[in-house]
Amino acid sequence: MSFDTPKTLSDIAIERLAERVETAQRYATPIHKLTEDYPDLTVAEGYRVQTALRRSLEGRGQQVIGWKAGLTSKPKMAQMGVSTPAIGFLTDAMERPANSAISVSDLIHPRVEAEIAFVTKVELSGKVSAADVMAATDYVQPALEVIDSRFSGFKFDLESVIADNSSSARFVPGGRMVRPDALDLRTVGVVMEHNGQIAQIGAGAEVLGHPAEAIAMLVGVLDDIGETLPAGSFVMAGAITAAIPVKAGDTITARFYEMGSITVTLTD
Ligand code: OOG
Ligand code: MG
Repeated sequence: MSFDTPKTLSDIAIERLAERVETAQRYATPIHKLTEDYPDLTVAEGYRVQTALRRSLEGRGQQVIGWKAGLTSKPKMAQMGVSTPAIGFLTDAMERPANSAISVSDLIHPRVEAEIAFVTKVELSGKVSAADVMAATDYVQPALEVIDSRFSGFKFDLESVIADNSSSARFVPGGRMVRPDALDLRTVGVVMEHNGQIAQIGAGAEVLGHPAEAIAMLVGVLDDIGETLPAGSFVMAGAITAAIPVKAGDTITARFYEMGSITVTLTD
């Protein structure tokens, strides 16, 4: 991915788009795809909007505690009709404890996905390999993500979803923290139960062949946008299976092979 394309949208236009996304997030009101007004919106401009959104949320006191890769598995790419991975940022305000109740009243059309998360112990910057990521990882652990596209009908394209911070809404670290070399992350299986019924199954290898590849991709995109991944970051590698649409009253449990399980209950 190269972001050397000339700046076409002014900084003011980028700020306006970020405000549009932030308002949709805050009031849980869907908007139409940004590409409907800006058909020439580029991936680089999508990331400029995401950065403006990040700066605005930081200005409101939120702290960026990590990042996420998205659209990194075939089941997710097929579900969303997008074939290129994307990244997004995670703030403290999005985090919820494992086994807690999560309100859906401030979300538009939430979906839950199971992911493997990495916690880093040294800074990663520039273009890195999966082996570099493994060496920089303190531990890995399961996570659930509650995504919520701000676009009507959960329909978007790559440029719009990047501007919308890759649908980030809530995330739930849980299960067991494991040394990165203690398990073969490709063969870590996950079973997702929706109200007690098995709804999705998959394994770590769905995520770009190995979840560490997704983190390497993410660090490369951070480099493209002029950022690095600080030590101590919490980074999610992307959904292993397709995301499960949920409503108030639902319970999701994700059971990870040898890494424990996480349950969330959705409420009004
Ligand atoms: C985009 C976010 C994708 C993942 O894990 O693949 C994502 C979306 O599907 O709305 O978080
Ligand atoms: Mg995700």
